[in-house]
Amino acid sequence: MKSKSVLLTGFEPFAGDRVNPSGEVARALHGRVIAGHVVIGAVLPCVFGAARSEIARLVRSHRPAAVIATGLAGGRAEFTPERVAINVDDARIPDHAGARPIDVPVLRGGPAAYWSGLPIKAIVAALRDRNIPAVVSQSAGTFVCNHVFYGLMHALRRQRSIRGGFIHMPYLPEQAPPGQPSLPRETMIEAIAVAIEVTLTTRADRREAGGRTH
Ligand code: PCA
Repeated sequence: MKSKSVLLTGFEPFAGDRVNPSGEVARALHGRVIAGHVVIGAVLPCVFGAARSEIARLVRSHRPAAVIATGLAGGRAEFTPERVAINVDDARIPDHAGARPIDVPVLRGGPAAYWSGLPIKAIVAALRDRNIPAVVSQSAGTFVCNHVFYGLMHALRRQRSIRGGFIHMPYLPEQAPPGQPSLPRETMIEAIAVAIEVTLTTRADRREAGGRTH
């Protein structure tokens, strides 16, 4: 029998950066065992379509108990579990294949949105307990991260036993433009390990306000 696993994806660097904390964390946690599940860490290309097919392929081949996709949201000061994936690609900058879709659906005919399957409030609470800044985000944007998140939730729509969702993270100190918030690499790794553990060990999410009030 295959050992129980959890899939963790990050992204390659984009927008001219030399690093992407999400890809670094996926590499760092690859092979670690959390709550009895081995972490399969993978780095996705920052390419519309290809990134979505790749995460769907990884889910099919590993049959993980849960999937946490992650990406960088430069400028945010907190870890932000995303509440919802929306059915639109609207790119401010080209992806790594040069594509810049504007106002096109991720999947034609798909629902407007999919909710995250992660216990997002419990993740925020567990991170705050460890003094790691976290807040629920109400939008994953409209670039490749939201695209992958939507594609993941679409792929999981008939597999309720596999929990999936998306978490954005801040810049690493070495890539943050002056005055922009960042968090150290070790904090990033700890935070995502905590998010994985909470996902694997929490049945019902907490009911409390987890987002911003504005
Ligand atoms: N962040 C981008 C794409 C890759 C990444 O790490 C986004 O938020 O869409």
